[in-house]
Amino acid sequence: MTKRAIITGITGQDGSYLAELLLAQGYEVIGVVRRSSSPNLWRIEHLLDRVTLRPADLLDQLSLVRIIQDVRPDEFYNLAAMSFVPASWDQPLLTGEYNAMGVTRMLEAIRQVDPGIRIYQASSSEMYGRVREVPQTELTPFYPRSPYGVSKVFGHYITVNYRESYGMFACSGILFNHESPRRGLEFVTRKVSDGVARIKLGLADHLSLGNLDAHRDWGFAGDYVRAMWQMLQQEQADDFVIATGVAHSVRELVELAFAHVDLDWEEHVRIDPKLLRPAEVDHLIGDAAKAKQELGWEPSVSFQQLVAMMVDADLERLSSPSGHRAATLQPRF
Ligand code: NAP
Ligand code: G4F
Repeated sequence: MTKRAIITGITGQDGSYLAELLLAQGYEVIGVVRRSSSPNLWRIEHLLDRVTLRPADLLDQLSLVRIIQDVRPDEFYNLAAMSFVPASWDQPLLTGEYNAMGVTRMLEAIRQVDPGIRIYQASSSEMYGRVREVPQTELTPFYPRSPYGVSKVFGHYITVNYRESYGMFACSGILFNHESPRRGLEFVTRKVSDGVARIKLGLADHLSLGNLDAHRDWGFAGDYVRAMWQMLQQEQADDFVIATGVAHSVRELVELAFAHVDLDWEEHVRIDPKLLRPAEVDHLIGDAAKAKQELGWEPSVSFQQLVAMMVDADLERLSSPSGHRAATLQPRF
């Protein structure tokens, strides 16, 4: 029998890769989209004839109940969130509505309609914040450093709680940063790859950044969505850290990206104090030993390959005739 999956956040980076993966596995894929006055489907344009899009919103409990009742999925992947950390200081209440209450609405809707549906919740390494242990595992205590991180801790524990209270098959993936050419322009890897490509092509002369000393454990999004799916194929629901186990600084990211196109980063990067955060997460590095052992998961793309992939994709996009319009738009953050 064909399996059916609902993905919230299908228009986002991870949603697009997960939809591709599930379609390749023979799933029927139903994507949740929230209404927007202008289309926001560029990441899934190539999939539109193979996925079904349905309107619903994490803010609207009844819309979630309705879609679950209509679709009756086998699996539900909750990837929707307010996912940009700096925005969570500007809109802490809305961040909580999406990332904390939104997860509870989703869990309640599933419990009400069919508690047998398997659930994936998108938790985050941001929950470790001011880290209590190096590297971070499933057992490392959380110490979030932003309203985003705090909201994700709620989302994580409410998922664990529904599993333990109601016996629901609810997994929480604690994913470290993962990137791709489909990453939003406001996140640092994509901001750098886009900035490097613009400078190389003569469309810009500098790139403004914040804290170059922060370290992240960066992997490729295509590898990370595979782990989401693997979690829901296990006999028991559980939580897993997904990470490469290697950390790099933002400075290393910048050096590598500029060097890839034979440019000296120090001639083009400016530090803008406005881009520093009220509270920073200095150093994240994950230990994915449990996922490797129990899921057989392994990352396949190195940091160096990831940076090259992203810079090359932005060079190609901005060089193409259709990329011309995009080239005239500056990143907003
Ligand atoms: P993303 O590109 O920002 O995508 C977020 C998605 O959520 C978009 O499709 C967005 O829809 C949707 N969304 C936001 N609010 C919604 C609402 N109220 N109702 C319905 N949909 C809503 O994020 P991503 O990088 O793919 O990340 C996916 C998930 O993993 C997020 O929960 C994120 O917090 C988490 N995560 C990401 C990483 C990472 O490194 N990428 C690491 C750990 C955890 P619109 O297109 O309409 O805005
Ligand atoms: O790319 P970032 O904005 O990602 P951040 O804050 O680590 O969050 C991402 O990963 C989380 C997993 O840990 C996800 F849960 C979350 O949804 C999101 O996907 O920033 C990375 C680092 C930070 O330390 C930041 O201060 O880069 C530093 N940075 C330096 N200059 C910058 C900039 N970040 C951004 N966005 N823009 C800059 O100009």
